[in-house]
Amino acid sequence: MRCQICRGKASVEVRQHHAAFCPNCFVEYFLKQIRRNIQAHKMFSPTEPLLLVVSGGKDSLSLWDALLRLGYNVTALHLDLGIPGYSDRSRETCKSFAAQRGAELRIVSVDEEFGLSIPELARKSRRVPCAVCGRVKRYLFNRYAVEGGFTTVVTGHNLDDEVSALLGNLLHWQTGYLARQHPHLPSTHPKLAKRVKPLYTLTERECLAYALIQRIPFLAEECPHAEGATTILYKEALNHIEEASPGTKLAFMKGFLKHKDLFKAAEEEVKLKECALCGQVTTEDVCAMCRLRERIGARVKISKRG
Ligand code: Q46
Ligand code: ZN
Repeated sequence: MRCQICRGKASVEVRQHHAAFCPNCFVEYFLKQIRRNIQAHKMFSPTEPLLLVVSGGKDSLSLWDALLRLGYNVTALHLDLGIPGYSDRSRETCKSFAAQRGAELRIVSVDEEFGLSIPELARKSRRVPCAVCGRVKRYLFNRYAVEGGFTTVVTGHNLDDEVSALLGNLLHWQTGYLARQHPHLPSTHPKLAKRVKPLYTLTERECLAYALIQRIPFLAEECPHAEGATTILYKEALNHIEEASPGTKLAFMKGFLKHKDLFKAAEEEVKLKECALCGQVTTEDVCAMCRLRERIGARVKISKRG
């Protein structure tokens, strides 16, 4: 197998593009894809202050590495979820990457914010950890971005994450979610940062190859609560299809974006306001996070009022 750019010995096969690269040309290809996604969807400009959410896994750390190499103005944010063992290892992995690259990392602890960790919040609210975790993440990422003067929240969702969410939304005809699924969700309120996903065309395998080539010290372990999640089932199903027909995932994603207007009618006209308790953006008088906090008696730090 020869590299399609330099004709040297190829070591990474990218089946979705019927291509193969040597390590150096693969890095160039990976960075080019990211730059192209950022420009095609007008995600952000080269100087905008970006807040990149990092978990310590291969996707977010590869994206961090790539954005630094491409010269973007990026600060990383790690949320310590308080999940025994896993959260310590995640935090330390992010810290060692930041130290290795001399990059800026901020760490926020769910326990310090609410007085309870994710497992405790879940137990007290009688919800599954992922449901509580998703809500807490959206709330804290946005609040941290707005208060810190960041225009954009950047996440490391890759093509596999995006197509598995798409399949789940289609299987259950979640038309409201389908209307909102996009690699660039613009800000619709001064207290709402825009959200972007520059890796949305790159597979999990490509992110892994990039992380290995760049010697990124990522955490290979998954969150213990991810086990058995339906998204894993959807990813496995899509992997079977991709194996038999390479390029299906990318075509599925791109086709959806092309036909997205089909779901426009399901896009609800929501009027955003500020939560009466914490000042964060919400559709209700009191935001979902404050309602949860009140119900279970957790603490919340009151944000700076703008
Ligand atoms: S939602 Fe659930 Fe993840 Fe939170 S509790 Fe772990 S698996 S980290 S992406
Ligand atoms: Zn609130």
